[in-house]
Amino acid sequence: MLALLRVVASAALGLAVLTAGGAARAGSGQPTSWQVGLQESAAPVMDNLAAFHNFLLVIITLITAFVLALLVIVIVKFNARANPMPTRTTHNTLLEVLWTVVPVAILVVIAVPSFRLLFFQQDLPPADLTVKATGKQWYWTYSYPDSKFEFDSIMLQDKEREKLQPVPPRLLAVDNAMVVPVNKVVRVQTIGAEVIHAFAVPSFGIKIDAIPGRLNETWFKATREGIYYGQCSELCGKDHAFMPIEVRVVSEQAFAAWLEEAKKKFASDRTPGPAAIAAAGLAR
Ligand SMILES: [Cu+2]
Repeated sequence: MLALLRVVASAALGLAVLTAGGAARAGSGQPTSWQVGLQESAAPVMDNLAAFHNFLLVIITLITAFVLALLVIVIVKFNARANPMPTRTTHNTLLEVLWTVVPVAILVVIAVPSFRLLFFQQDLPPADLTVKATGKQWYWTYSYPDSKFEFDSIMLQDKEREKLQPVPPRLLAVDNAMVVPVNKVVRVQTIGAEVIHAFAVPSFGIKIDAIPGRLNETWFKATREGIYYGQCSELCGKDHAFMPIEVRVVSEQAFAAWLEEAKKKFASDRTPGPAAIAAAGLAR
């Protein structure tokens, strides 16, 4: 039994190392080829989500290995050939208490960190910046209510992407990215303009529905500068796959400079973009 436990423990450890290694190999802010595990984290919520995920992986591996070991024992030791005269034993109080109490204990061990993480996600800390993301068919509009401007964020087509250096990733890059400062708490408000969308950025560990007539809220604090991609994660219509999210996390000075420029660029320019006009045409 001791040898079996040792095998199970080393298998669980091996799996945990493999996933942790996979997470480390994954590119920053976007999915990578042959990625194993979650996208690399760039926010406290995602750090916690990844840790919880790895913790659950160890538990589920141990349980699966234990059940498999029991099955193998039964198959080998108690088949008709090896054990022609089966015992007529039916009850064992100790075993019955154990197989009720142990699973409950495992669930409690899982529930405690799970609820702690849920409260951490749901309890919005005081925000340094608010950005409202409106899901539209099929692009996002970002509003910066404190600075009173908003703009549309539309996916780059292949021809537009190829002109840029370095070439941004396909189906993820947009013309106007959402820009936020590093190490600041960003409150994200989401709403849907006509149908339900969902605002999701894996590296920040956020995924929240954008529902017409209802303002949802979540938050993130990006701890590293960089470009982070996400996608609409609620089937919202024919171009659901083509309304990506691009978040640029920049230094505080760079953000201040961008904010000044964006105020001028987007303030007067509230005429709808071509996609908006096309969408309105379809709606009518
Ligand atoms: Cu959508």
